[in-house]
Amino acid sequence: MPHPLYAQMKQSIYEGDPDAAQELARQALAANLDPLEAIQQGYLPGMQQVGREFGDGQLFLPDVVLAAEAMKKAAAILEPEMKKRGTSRETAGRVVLGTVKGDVHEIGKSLVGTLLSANGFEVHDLGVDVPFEMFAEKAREVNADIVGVSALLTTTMTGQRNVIEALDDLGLRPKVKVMVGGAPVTRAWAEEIGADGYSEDAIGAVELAKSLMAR
Ligand code: B1M
Repeated sequence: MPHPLYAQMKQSIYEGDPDAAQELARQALAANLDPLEAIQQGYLPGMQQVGREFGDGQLFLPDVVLAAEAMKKAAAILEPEMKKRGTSRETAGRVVLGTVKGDVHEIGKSLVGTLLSANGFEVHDLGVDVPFEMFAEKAREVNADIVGVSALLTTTMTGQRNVIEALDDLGLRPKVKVMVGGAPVTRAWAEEIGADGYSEDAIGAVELAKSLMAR
């Protein structure tokens, strides 16, 4: 039986109500709910519904912007707690992470970063709309083990290949591993561009990062 707060969380995203989303996140922590479960079972279904209805033409871009704002407010409350639960472990590896140039979708990428941090990885999050070369330069600067490239648009996922080329140009491959993800990205695409791994979601991204470190 799902916790009753989850339905309200979904609704707060669907209605694009950042105050309600934030307040529900506080209530979830006070009720000792698992913050990741709250994101996945509470807020995410709301975002998925918004995405579907935007795709069908029933909702419009301002609706999506408001939903994203609400999601970010909730995550801002829950993410510190997720990080806290994963602290005091040795560094599992260094990861440079970002959403590729031309693409401003940040929520999934940030969730991946939070879960990697919570699992002991040192994460250098470059943000969104990140130029290809910047991934490579940062990887060299921090001596990264893994570069993670997120893309949410079919038009920007090709940038994941450019990031791999930028790493090649600096002579960082194959030592630096590349993992890719984002809604339009598939395992076949990852293989086609020579990435070392693909994950469908943030939990899978942590498992993937661990397995890349073991290689
Ligand atoms: Co945009 N958008 N958007 N949008 N948006 C999508 C992606 C879309 C599928 C909506 C739709 O049409 N149904 C569609 C893309 C179509 C396509 O190319 N196939 C789309 C479009 C078209 C656009 C614009 C072009 C709209 C316009 O302007 N006409 C525009 C582009 C802007 C740009 O980037 N240049 C645009 C803009 C926006 C907003 C700015 C309004 C907003 C983003 C706000 C923000 O992030 N601050 C937004 C949003 C919110 C969405 C949807 C609704 C939700 C995305 C999201 O945050 N999901 C999205 C529809 C959808 O995905 N259902 C949509 C929640 C998040 C937790 O999931 O990001 O998938 P996700 O991340 C997952 C996995 O993918 C994976 O793990 C995460 C957690 O489980 N993952 C990784 C992600 N990165 C990973 C990296 C990894 C591993 C796993 O390793 C490195």
